[in-house]
Amino acid sequence: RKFNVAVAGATGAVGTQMVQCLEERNFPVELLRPLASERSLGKSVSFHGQEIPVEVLNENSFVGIDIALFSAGGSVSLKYGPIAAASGAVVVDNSSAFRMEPDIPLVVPEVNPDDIALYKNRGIIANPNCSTIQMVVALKPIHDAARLKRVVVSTYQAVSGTGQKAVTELAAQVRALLSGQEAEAKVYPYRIAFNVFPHIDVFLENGFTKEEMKMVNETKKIMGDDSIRVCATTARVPVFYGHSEAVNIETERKISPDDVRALLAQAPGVKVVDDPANRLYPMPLDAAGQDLTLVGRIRQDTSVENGIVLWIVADNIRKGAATNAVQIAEILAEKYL
Ligand code: A2P
Ligand code: 11C
Repeated sequence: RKFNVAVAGATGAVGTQMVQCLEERNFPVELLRPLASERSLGKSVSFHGQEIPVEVLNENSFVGIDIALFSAGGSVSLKYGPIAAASGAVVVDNSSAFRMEPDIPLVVPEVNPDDIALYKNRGIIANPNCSTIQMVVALKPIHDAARLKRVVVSTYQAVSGTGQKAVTELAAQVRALLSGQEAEAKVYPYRIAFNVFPHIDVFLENGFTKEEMKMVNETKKIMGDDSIRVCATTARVPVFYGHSEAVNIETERKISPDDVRALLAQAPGVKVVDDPANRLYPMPLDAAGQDLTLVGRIRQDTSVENGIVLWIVADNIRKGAATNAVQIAEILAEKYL
């Protein structure tokens, strides 16, 4: 059977990739309906060699739709997600709007695919934050083998996480600065070209940013284990595609770096890139444009009893967003619809 699929936010950084993933992975699409705002009237998206006109998102956009992929921001999801679900579509929502709702599943197919069944509660499945997705893909096999007690993570996140406008801004700033002109910052509070800031999303009362607390709370929910303690520092770096993460973990049972390497070599969605002698380690340059989570620099953290350190890199727009959403849609299509 083939499915009618809507993509809300089809002209954005993630939405464009969602359409591309549906094509690359040969998802059984009967009809594709790309949706965006009035700003995109007259644009089209290319799908299997066809140009499909973008439609302006409205309350009737989901009539006859089986699966609706959303990546048009939280307020669009809050308003139109329930409307799409009421029209009979199953919504896979990439925003943070519904992630922590107890009756809405938050899914990474390599980690908790069975939670997809909970879509029946409200017709909505939440796609996690990009930084969380790549971390749990790498940590789940270690959790199963040795039980994670504590995770301390620092991220180095690409500008594409903010959206297409931030990709354009970084390129423009680099061009301006190298031509001896002033760089204009509109999307971010500061210049991102040749800079780094420890500030992603808004600051909360506890001193952490919302991005940091997403990593804390989403990790527990996806792993189905509230006892895992997580502490995150998230930073924006002048990279276009691919988030990097330095992750220190403490486990209940001792596990050696070799055992971690062996576990991860077998793990779904993971590629071990860990040969420092030959200068092989994960980098955004290699992670971008593909779907695996790259893990390397696996070593013992001797500052604690049972500690391991890892370096994890993935394409934040693909596995961190679009690919994960399409993988969820694939399971829905095969098992549930
Ligand atoms: P548009 O291109 O018409 O503004 P990004 O994450 O790269 O910034 O992309 C955001 C996506 O969400 C774009 O496709 C954008 O469409 C879409 N979008 C933003 N606001 C709305 C809205 N109010 N209604 C429909 N689509 C929206
Ligand atoms: C970033 N992680 O890199 C963010 C983008 O909760 O889906 C995704 C925000 C989210 O800026």
